[in-house]
Amino acid sequence: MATDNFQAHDYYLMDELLSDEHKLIRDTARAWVKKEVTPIVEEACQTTTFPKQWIKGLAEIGAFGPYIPTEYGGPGLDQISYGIIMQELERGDSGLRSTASVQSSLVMYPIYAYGSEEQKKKYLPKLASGDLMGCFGLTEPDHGSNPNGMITNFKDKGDHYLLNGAKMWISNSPFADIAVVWAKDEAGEVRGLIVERGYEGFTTPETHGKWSLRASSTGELVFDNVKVPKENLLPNVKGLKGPLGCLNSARFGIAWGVIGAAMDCYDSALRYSKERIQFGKPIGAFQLTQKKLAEMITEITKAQLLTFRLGQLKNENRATPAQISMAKRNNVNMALQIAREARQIHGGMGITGEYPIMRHMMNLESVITYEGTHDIHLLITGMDVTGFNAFN
Ligand code: TGC
Ligand code: FAD
Repeated sequence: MATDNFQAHDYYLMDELLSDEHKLIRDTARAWVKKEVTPIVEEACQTTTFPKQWIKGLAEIGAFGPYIPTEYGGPGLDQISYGIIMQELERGDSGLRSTASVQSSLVMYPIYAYGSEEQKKKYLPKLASGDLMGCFGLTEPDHGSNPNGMITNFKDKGDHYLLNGAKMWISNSPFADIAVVWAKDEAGEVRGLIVERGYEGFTTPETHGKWSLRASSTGELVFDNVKVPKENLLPNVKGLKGPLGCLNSARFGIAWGVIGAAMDCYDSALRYSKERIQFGKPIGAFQLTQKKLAEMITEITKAQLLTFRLGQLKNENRATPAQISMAKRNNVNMALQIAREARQIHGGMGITGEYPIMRHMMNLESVITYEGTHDIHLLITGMDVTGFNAFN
């Protein structure tokens, strides 16, 4: 069982910008991760298992739909609280944060933002408590970065819809109770449907052989003439802006989350650099090691400032999708670079499960691809500043 010596780093005294409530939320999430996650996460990854006992704990710390109002069973917190919780979870493991991101931003958010009153009352309280787990189906085998090309579709059969198609790379699908699925109607318009486990013709095969996010369960969603009740259509959104609106929330959470992974790598590397002696000195006394560490804490600090300001804008409903893309892209890349440099500082020990580095590094290889790849986010920024669309 790994020892968790993590100490948080706050070079620019960001704590002074947080409210007492933010700090309480942060400390609660941090303590839970230290007690329940880090002791077993290495083994969970080695054995590719998502520890189901984390679900109740996540619900108890308010990680499922932090900003969903209390009238629907959510904690009713602000966006910065959501970010802080994601940061603490991803300090533990990106797969753990993925589970909370999907439940919050990709399942609860669309039901809250686009659902009927009946749908909100039926699903949100149980999703907040972890009694129901959800997943989000947008990506298809032949349509990843370009979800608008999706072929999953449904037809109106009078008293129900008939859903056909397949989704791939779906976090939590193997154990989810419900799936928020994006499919085209007969007019070719993208719509959201809530599909429950148990509907005939609906299966969720697990994806095996991942070297990344091994403590997160990933699978497919297969729809073979699935009858979906008409009341399961999300009534209040049409078009690709439906799923992309959910991604704004999830990408915001990732921008915060990866700071946690970066801090864990930096913290471990800093400690190791003071303890490891080579040529009669701690390796932290060599300039090349100091360059790595100094650049790491600089990049972490810049990322903290970026996300804090983004959180303020999001609280005021002023954060644009392009601003969120910039933060997701910058921060994931920052965390991945830090994980790689931290791996170097740990020398050979860096490849073992005794330290969290390699696990974070491998996880971040997924995080830099999902929720819009590194290059797709660059093109979003490029389009925002030039006005020219370079996607197609
Ligand atoms: P485009 O023509 O630009 O836009 C179509 C409509 O959508 C609107 N829109 C947005 N609305 C809200 N938020 C956004 N971020 C939006 N971006 C665009 C847009 O205004 C338009 O609205 P309207 O009213 O005019 O119809 O669409 P496009 O087909 O050219 O695509 C643009 C592009 C490439 C940026 C988009 O498709 C994209 O972001 N692709 C990346 C796909 C992606 O991120 N997939 C993620 C799948 S989910 C996932 O990875 C979960 S991982 C979970 C985990 O484990 O944590
Ligand atoms: P592609 O779109 O095929 O891209 C391949 C490469 O081509 C990338 O480098 C990309 O940047 C580049 N590229 C593509 N288009 C362009 C362009 N116009 N210009 C320049 N370069 C371009 N999806 C869900 O719906 N729900 C989930 O829960 C979910 N969870 C996931 C969990 C994991 C572990 C992973 C790995 C993925 C998950 N995804 C999920 C899917 C994820 O969102 C997609 O993998 C991602 O959007 C990229 O799609 P793709 O893998 O098909 O790559």
